Amino acid sequence: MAEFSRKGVKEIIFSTLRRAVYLRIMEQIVQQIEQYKQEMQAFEANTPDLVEAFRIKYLGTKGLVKTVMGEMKNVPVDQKKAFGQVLNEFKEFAEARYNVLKEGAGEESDSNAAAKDITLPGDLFPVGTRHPLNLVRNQIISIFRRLGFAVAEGPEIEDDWHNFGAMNLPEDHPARDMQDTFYISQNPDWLLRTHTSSVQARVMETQKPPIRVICPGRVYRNETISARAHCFFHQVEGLYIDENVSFADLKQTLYFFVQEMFGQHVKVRFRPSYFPFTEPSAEMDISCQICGGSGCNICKHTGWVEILGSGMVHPKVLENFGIDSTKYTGFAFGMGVERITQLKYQVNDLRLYSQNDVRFLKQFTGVVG
Ligand code: 2U9
Repeated sequence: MAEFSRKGVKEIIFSTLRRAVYLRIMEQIVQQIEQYKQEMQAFEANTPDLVEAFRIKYLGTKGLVKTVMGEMKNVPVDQKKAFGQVLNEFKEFAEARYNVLKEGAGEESDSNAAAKDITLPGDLFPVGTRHPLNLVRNQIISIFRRLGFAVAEGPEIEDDWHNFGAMNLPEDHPARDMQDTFYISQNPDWLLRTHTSSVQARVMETQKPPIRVICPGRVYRNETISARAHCFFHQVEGLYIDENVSFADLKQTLYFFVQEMFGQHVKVRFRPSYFPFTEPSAEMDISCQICGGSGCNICKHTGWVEILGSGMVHPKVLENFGIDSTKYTGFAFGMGVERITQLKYQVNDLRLYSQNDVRFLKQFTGVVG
């Protein structure tokens, strides 16, 4: 019992001593705070760098305000309120001084600005250039817009129906082959679209004739990358469905397009072709814009270069979307944007389009589109 009470007395003495020592420490901290305040008041900052130095020294994450605040955990419970007030005032003082310095430095730099010669030319703001494929895509869109075509876009990951089935591509069509199409492994019905016809399919699903749309976008095919082939490229496909749409309309529309794109003197020719989604089908050539038709490497010495495929929409494709093929007819076409760009700007390696070499891209500075 005697032992216990001795222990108790010791404890009381120690805690009284600890408290006395800590109250002394607090007094020192309060004195220190007063000193910091005087320092802050005397701190001059006429440049943003000095203002920042002030912020870091007093208000930064390792600054003096934070350090002093850290003492709060050692303060005896009955002193916490009073000491907390002292610390808060210290913090507010530092923040107020910081704001004053910040404003002062701003005024200072403004007055410096006033001394500057404002008649000097401004600093050049570097503006990039549009990618050639975007330039040409925009040019194509703008030409067809003038003919009343709306622009439609759709998903790059498609299902088999919108990409192949609706387009009248039979189950055994080579394009459906694993070697030609990228399938999505999670779902055998999903694939990366191989043409933007899937977008027209979605338009036909949701709209009734008359339909007049162009569908620009990126498409994917499982090709080994080389100067002449790539695993993705860009298309613009078009579709016009209404009563009495004829092959003559197709020819005139596409003729107008190439004249606008390549110039009034361009010659065109249509060659019969085959696509499962159009009947009859035709490919369109233009007179070679490089040699003027006399023969060169680009046109393989024929004087002609192929630029697009086209045809009258197959009645089965119309019926797939509940469009009466005895009442309505339509034409469709598809072109590769890379091909048009190659002919317009003599780009002879497809890989240049995706290498992002600024020496290539800079050559299109100032082209409007
Ligand atoms: C619907 C019906 C028919 C779109 C067409 C072509 C012909 C064609 C190629 C040109 C070069 C693709 O980029 S390329 O490799 N395209 O030859 N595309 S007709 O026919 C359609 C589209 C949608 C509903």
